[in-house]
Parts: sequence; structure tokens; C-alpha cells
Amino acid sequence: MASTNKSDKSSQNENAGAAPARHVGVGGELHQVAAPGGDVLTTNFGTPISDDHNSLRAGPRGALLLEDFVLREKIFHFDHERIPERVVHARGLAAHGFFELTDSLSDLTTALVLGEVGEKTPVFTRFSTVAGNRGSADLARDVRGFAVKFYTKQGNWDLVGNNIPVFFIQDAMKFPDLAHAVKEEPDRGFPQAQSAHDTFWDWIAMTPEAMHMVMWQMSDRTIPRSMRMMQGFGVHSFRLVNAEGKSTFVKFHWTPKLGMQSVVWDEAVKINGADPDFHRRDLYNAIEAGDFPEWELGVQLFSEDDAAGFDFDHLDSTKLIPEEVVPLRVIGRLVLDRNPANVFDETEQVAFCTQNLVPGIDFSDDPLLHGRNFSYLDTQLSRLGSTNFNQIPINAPKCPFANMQRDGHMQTRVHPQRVTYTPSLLDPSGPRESHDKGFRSFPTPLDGAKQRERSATFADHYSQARQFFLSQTEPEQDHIVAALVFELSKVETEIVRTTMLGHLVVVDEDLGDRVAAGLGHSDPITPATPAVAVRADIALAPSVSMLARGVPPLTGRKFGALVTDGASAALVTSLRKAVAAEGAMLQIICPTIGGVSLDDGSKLKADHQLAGGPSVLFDAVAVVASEDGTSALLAESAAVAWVHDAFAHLKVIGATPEAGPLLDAAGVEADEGVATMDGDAAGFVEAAAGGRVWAREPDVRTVY
Ligand code: HDE
Repeated sequence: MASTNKSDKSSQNENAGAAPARHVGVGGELHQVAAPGGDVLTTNFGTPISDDHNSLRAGPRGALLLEDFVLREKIFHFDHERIPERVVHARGLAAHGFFELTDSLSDLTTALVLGEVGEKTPVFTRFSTVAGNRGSADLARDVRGFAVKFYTKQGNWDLVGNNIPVFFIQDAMKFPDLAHAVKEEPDRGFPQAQSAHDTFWDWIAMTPEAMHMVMWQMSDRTIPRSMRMMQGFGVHSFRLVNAEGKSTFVKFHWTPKLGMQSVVWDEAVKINGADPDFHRRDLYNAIEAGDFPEWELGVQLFSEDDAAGFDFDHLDSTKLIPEEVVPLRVIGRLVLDRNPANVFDETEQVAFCTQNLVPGIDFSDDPLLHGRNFSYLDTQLSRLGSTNFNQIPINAPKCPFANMQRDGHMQTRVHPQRVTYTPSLLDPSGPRESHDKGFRSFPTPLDGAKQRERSATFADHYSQARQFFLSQTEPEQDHIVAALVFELSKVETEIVRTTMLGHLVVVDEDLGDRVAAGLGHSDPITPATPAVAVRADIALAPSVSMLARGVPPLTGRKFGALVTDGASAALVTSLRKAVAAEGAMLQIICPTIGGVSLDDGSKLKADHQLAGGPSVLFDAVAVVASEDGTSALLAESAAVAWVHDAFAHLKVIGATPEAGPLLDAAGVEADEGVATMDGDAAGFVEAAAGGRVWAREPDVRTVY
């Protein structure tokens, strides 16, 4: 009897399953290592398979036979498909691209990647959230990882940064405690991907050095609109070392071309339900559409003498150097132009190691960085299972490499040499060290007693926290207060809340009082006792505010239009044109996915059905509705919520005059962000270019 579900090669389209032609980019084909093979399905050892759908059995209704090596191999491999997720930064998304140097630092460093103007170095960049597991939602309030692997001519350089320029702690010794505190609570296994719970704030309340980072974490930086719209920072000071052996300190900053943009908290919460893959979809789609995201690489360069004049210690990762003190020098651009061909092979298996440096770039003495240099190499062993993880294509350098390291689990290379050591007379032509070309550590003079002690220069935990808070614009300060109120309201243990209030009043009295009001806490607050005096008069640093940098462009943003039957075709056309002129995208939401018939009889296709395309997915929204269409929408709570949410999320709303009753039902009040579209959408898109309507905020929620 013929087997069922049996696929027969001869009956299939020859091209079925073939990958479409892909943009290869600067990185070239090196990572496109598809399985070699012909057109016949085989086992892993090349035995052709005759039937991949029916196990070997004793008669058509009989038991399966252990002899079936095809079945056993297939299930065996499947059983072991998962590897341990990253202990932190488990949820990630990534892309290939290139770094192009535009301004040479060859006078300061021997690193060719920073010396050769016009050189395009292939890169792989992975973004991530920190606390959540691999399957958590993209818009958790969390720091974002921003890790860049440069495949340079002198070896791989991994700049493993975050979207925030400072960190929670000063010493690597505290990192496991931080991670344990923020991850889901071990006795219950929740909450997932959130800092709004007792153990996190318990630990923070006992760790004053975290206060500066907490200010950043509670700001809208941790709910970015897109990975394409956030900054990245190397955080630590590094050294550049030139041919004469002279060292210059450097901090690395990535600045997005699309400007810095975030969502608001209620929007983040709802996006996580509507599209938990919001950020990965956004990056993937932008790259597929040819809208390649781009960042400038800026450096802050300073000498040992400059550092001695700072009123903080630059080796302390809880501190930043304000751009007002050491301005950024833009030296290059990062462009991401190719999605991974396979997420497991590349995004999951990529192993960033802070120890991966190239000659001419060196570590500073930041104790956090030194701890990281151990951790990243070490963790790859439990994650990837072998010391040979460097042989996985995404991790392998693209320049020649050679050494005497051999063997180990999953060795994939064949090394024909007899001599696997140096020095050797037997093989004088083997690879040897090079004094000139090789990596040489900067000879930092070291002196001091062996001890476990923190430098007194690391003791000021509050001044830069205060600087950050006071340098924010009013809506940004309001959001920090709201985030603290939200997070601390989730904390069940009162002493944790009150201890936190004690820290906040030290950062800024008004901040502490406002959060106390939001928590309904009316008792006097006992201020924390700083180890050193807080610098109440610290100079502001407007560069740390996102909004103070001006309104970012509409380029790369998404408009949503809720369109009904009988709506104006001319208006839809005008909307399309105006949105496209801004380099933005328009998506159509209709009561059904079948689309609508417009007033000229034409059909308009829908991108989303109403329930599947809530307004939280868009940056600005329009209601293009006829009178009858509006009546129908009024009976749909999803339509009322669509408009209500857009208004509450401070979005610019455009609407046809006929849509008025829907706006009324949604509680929309006229303001500068509500535009009537009477035959033409230009005014609405112009209003949207002004960004969110911050002035509306006090009308839609309590601002403490
Ligand atoms: Fe990490 N961190 N980290 N971290 N980190 C990891 O390495 C660690 C720190 C950052 O997309 C782990 O491969 C210690 C600062 C990013 O694959 C682990 C300390 C900054 C990523 C680890 C820090 C970061 C990681 C987990 C304190 C910003 C994701 C998996 C000394 C400058 C990289 C892995 C990717 C990942 C340890 C602090 C950024 C366990 C011990 C500061 C972007 O090795």
C-alpha cells in the first residue's frame, strides 16, 4: 500500500524551499555557510532517505522498530536543539552590517579599524533586553544591550555596550547579586522581565551606588520606540595606544540617525500584549525594506591629566563624562543592512567577549570591565558547550588566524601539522608572535597593597543621579516620577519603599516628595546618609536628556489609518503621499482584513483587522471614516479604545469631520495634536512632525 503524506521529490516544485536571493553586504558570504548538499534528503551522515514521514513499523498498525535509524536520528537531534539561554541578555535581535570610518584616529591608535578612513569593516550587532528570558516581551522596562562585533583585519573587536552610559555597580563582585535580584523571584518564578518587584528594589535600596543608573532606568530610555532609535555606549573608559606607545583614554558612543525616541509606559504595556515582538519586527522589516538603520560613532578623548581634573573618577562605571565636559568627536558610522539568515546560528550563537580587543585599543583599570573580561569568555563555555565556540561561523574572525590551540569538544577543523607547540626547530615556518604587529598591553604602572577596598574617589553616589534628573525636560522628569511610583507601588514590603524614598530625597528633594505623593506616603521621609556630601550645585548636562535634543524626524516611523467603507479615496491618497514624503510608513486598519470600499468604488486593502492593529503599534494615527462607517465603529469597543489610547498616549490624531462622534466617544478633547482632515491630510502629517503632544499629558493622567 502506498504510504500517506509521503513527499516525493519528483512531484515538487524544483525551487520549493530555496532561499530568495539575499543582500550579502560588506560581511560577504562568510556567514552564509549553508549545508552543502544535493537535492535528496539524507541523514546527517549522508544516507539518502526514502520516506521521511512514516516510521519503520511491524505492519501498518504495528509497533515501531528500534532499528529505524532515520527516526532515531531525527528525534535525537530535535531533543537537543535548545542550548542554555544567556544568563542575562537572553532575549536578543541582531543584524549584520558595516562600520565605516570617516575621521582617522591613526595619530592616537594603531588599530586599523579606527585609522583607515573609508574602510568598511563588517560587523554583527546584537540588541537585547537584560532581565527577561528568551521568550519574554520586547517592551519590558529594561536596559537594552547594544553589542557590536567588528570583524577587523587585526582580529575581532567586541564593543559590548548598553543603551545607557552608566551601570548599576562599581565592582564585578556584585553582578550576580544584581542579576539575582532583578530576575524572576526564585521561590515563585515570577515576575518575568520586570524590575517592578520586591527583590529588585530591596537590593537597590541597599545599594546606593546604583542610584545614578536607577534614574536612567526609570526614564523613557528603557522603553525605546525602536532599536533604531536609541543610543549605545561602551560605558567604560578604554585606552587608545599609538605607535609611540602613547595612551589616550576613550569612551565610545553610538548616536542614532533617526534621533532618540521612546514610547510611553501605558503604551509599552499594551504593545507587549499586541505585539511582543515589536522591536524585532521593526528592525527586521526596516532592513528588509532597505531602510538601513544607522548610527554615528562618537568618541570622547581625554588624557590622564584631563581625568585628574574631573570631579568624579572615570574608572567608576556608575559615572559618565558629560558631553558638556568632553565633547563627542564623530569618527564613523555603523549601518545595519542585512538580517541574519538564521536566528539560532547567528543571533543565538554569537558570543561577545569584552576581552576581544585589537592592537591599539586597551582596557582601562575599571574594575567592572576587568570582571567582565573573565565572565564573557567563561559563560560561553556553559552556553555553547565547547572551548571551540570561536569556530562557529558568526564568531570566527574574518582575518587569517593561527595558533597552537588544538582539540577539544566539537573541534571542526583539521590541523595537519605535526608541530603543535612553539618554539620549534622542526617547523620553523609555523606562526610566531610578532612584537610589531601583536597586541601589547599599555604598561600602566601598578602599585599598591593587595586589599579588598573601594577607592574614596568612587564614593559619591548621588551627585550624578541628581545631575541626570535635573537635566531632564519637564515631561521627562514627570515620567521618571511616574515610573518610580509604578515600580514602588508593586513592592509589597513597606520598608523597601520607605528606604527608597530616603535615597530619592537625597537625589532631589522634590523628586522624593513627588514619588511619596504618588505612593500615598505621608509620613516624614528619613533621608539616606551619603558617604560624601552631595554636590547640590552640580552643573546641568542637557546632553543626557532625549527631548532637549529636539524633535526627531518622522523618518522610519509608522502611521496607522483606521479606514471604513465609504471613506474618501482622495483623502487616503493624500495621506499616503504626505506620509511617504516624510520617509514614514502608512498602514491601513479596517473592520475586517478584507479591506473596505472607498467612496469612488475602489477597494482598499487592509494591513490589519481592527483588533489586530491597535493604535499602540503606530506613532501617529488617522481615522478616515464615512458617516455610516463611524456609526459602525461606535459599536466596536476596539475602535473607541483605538482612538482613546492614541489620545492618552499623547499621539497626534487626524480625523475626518464624519469621525467626530467616535472622537467624542473616545474622550478626545481638541488640542494642537488633533487635526481635522477635510479632504487633505497635509495638516495632520505636519502636526505629527511635531512629535508627541506633551502638553496634553496633565489632562490624561495625574502628574505627581
Ligand atoms: Fe554583561 N554579561 N556583565 N554587561 N552584557 C553578559 O555574557 C557581566 C555589563 C552586556 O548580545 C553575559 O555572553 C558581568 C555592563 C551585553 O550576547 C555575561 C558584568 C554592560 C550583553 C555578562 C556585566 C554589559 C551582556 C551573559 C559586571 C554594558 C549581551 C551572556 C561586571 C557596558 C551580549 C554573555 C550579547 C552579556 C556578565 C556588566 C552589557 C554573564 C559579570 C557594564 C550587551 O557574561
